[in-house]
Amino acid sequence: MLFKDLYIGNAEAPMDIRVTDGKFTDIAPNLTPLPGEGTVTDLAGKMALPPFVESHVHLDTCLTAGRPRWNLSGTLFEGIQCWEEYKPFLTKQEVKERVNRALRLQASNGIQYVRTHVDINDPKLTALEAILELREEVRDFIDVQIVAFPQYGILSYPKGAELLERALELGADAAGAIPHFEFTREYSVESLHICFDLAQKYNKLIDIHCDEIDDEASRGLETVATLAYETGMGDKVTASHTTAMHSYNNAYVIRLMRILKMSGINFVANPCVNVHLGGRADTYPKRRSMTRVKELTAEGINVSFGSDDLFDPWNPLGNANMRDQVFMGLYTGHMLGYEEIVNSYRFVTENAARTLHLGDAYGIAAGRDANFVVMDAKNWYDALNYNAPVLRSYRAGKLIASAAPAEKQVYF
Ligand code: 17E
Ligand code: FE2
Repeated sequence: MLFKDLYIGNAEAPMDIRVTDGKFTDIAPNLTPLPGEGTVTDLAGKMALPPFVESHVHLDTCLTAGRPRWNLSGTLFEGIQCWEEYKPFLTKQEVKERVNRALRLQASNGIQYVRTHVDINDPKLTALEAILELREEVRDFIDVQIVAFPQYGILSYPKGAELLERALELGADAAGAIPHFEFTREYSVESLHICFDLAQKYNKLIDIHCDEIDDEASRGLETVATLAYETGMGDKVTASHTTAMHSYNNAYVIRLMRILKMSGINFVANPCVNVHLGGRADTYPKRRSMTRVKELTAEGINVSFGSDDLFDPWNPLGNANMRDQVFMGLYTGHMLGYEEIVNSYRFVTENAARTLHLGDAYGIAAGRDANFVVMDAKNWYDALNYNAPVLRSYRAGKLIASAAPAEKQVYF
């Protein structure tokens, strides 16, 4: 199978791509079809990328906005309360039906890898069981990675540590924690120790909802980075949100940056939701509450962008298109320099793949699984600017999603 005339990432010259038995076998200019090659697809100078990676989303809560009521204050805390009121409606079947719809929405936008947080502060672990089953059912089309997420805390919720451990035993891929939501600073620190101990015991990754609050005194991050460094877990650890870092004083950030770099941890910002939920305790000026993406990136620290929410109590909008997160992230982070724009697809492709530890399973290179998307644009600058659809999404060389070009007419 041969795909002709594609610009891969920011490449300056077009390439042809040969796929054999679901793997990339040749990537070179002007490949000629082999005898019995099968289909030859001319992609006419469009841009190809490895599939989009959603590195932070709560699929258990997706598509529930307005049920049983809307989050009118727009705060994280009212969102948590709305979710609490939805929980009695959860059944395995109900969760699977919603998450299946969300996964297809994601696939339609070229997403093939998803890290989802699943609330495990539920004695029955209903949503976790549902999403563990779905993870296997959709494996051929989309990779789902599950973080066991204790929404109310590990120590501030009855049997929180036991539930976290059970979730890891049942097959969650990563351990979570929520230090800024624990009752006390002592619980906050201790909860992180429990999270790291359990992740090591079960050989799992870690992804922590870390300092998602406009409180400059919320300093879970320094403990996360120090534990990642001292345990050697390093880049298996991710700090999500870290919105308090927006409000830290610069002198503290300079000190903090050293251990952040030494630790090798990943960061995930969720630009749309961080801006939407953030600054809610402010009058004016209102903080943007996105972590320091520009500065972390400049220090060589891995940062990706996630959606966090898809039409749920924390975001009444959401279409599962990673482009929107890049767009918002660049504006909010003062990152609209030319180089920043053309490289910004990395926040939702290769950087996110690093966070998920996809390794050699990911990327357009000979020998790897032939997973890639084709944008309806010749480069990322245009794709971003014109919100170009993903024309085709291929998985092991098989077309799993497609869209028509977005054509517009003007009559003057
Ligand atoms: N729960 C939480 O603590 N923070 C979030 N951003 C979401 C759920 C979506
Ligand atoms: Fe989140």
